[in-house]
Amino acid sequence: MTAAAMMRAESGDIVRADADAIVNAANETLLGGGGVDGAIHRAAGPDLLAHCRTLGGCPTGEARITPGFRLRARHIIHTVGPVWQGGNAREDALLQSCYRNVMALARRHGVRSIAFPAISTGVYRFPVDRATAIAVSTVHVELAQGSVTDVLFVCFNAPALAAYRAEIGRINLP
Ligand code: AR6
Repeated sequence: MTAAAMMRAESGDIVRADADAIVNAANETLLGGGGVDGAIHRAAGPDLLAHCRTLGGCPTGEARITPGFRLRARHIIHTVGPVWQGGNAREDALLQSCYRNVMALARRHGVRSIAFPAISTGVYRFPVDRATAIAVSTVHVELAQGSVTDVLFVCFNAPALAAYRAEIGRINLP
């Protein structure tokens, strides 16, 4: 991580995040759904769905970028997290790949600030503590590659916020 780069966690609704890019926890169709995905599509407006229809979906672990349309964010980076199946279906590697691919796309588009939801921890049932450790450690490593200087993890409930703050605290220990 460069001297100026930082990660923090706040509670709130990701659609209101003040960042260059917000990350969507999408499904392989990229055509919308519930949770974060539903909230982002509602807030960005119908042009987002029209744009997503041209993308042809996205495999699990990969990421795609679109404009933010009506959002404050300039970009939306859509990624598809793994569905939790007990831990022996490459879930950890696939979730790590989501964070890596999102950060790579962000760099390519000159994104400086980015807001992440807790990918896969809702409908896809990935255990929160395990997902949080992967999110924070992977993004921490990716920050060393430059461009992104400000990472916000947006948490929807108190246990998620506590997990993120503990994990970020561990990384910041000398
Ligand atoms: N802002 C921030 N976090 C939120 C918000 C919000 N507005 N809404 C929910 N969360 P999920 P997944 C939290 O289910 O597990 C969709 O239908 C939520 O509490 O949104 O990756 C897609 O189309 C949880 O901690 O995403 C896929 O089919 C986290 O965000 C599927 O769900 C992720 O929950 C993806 O499932």
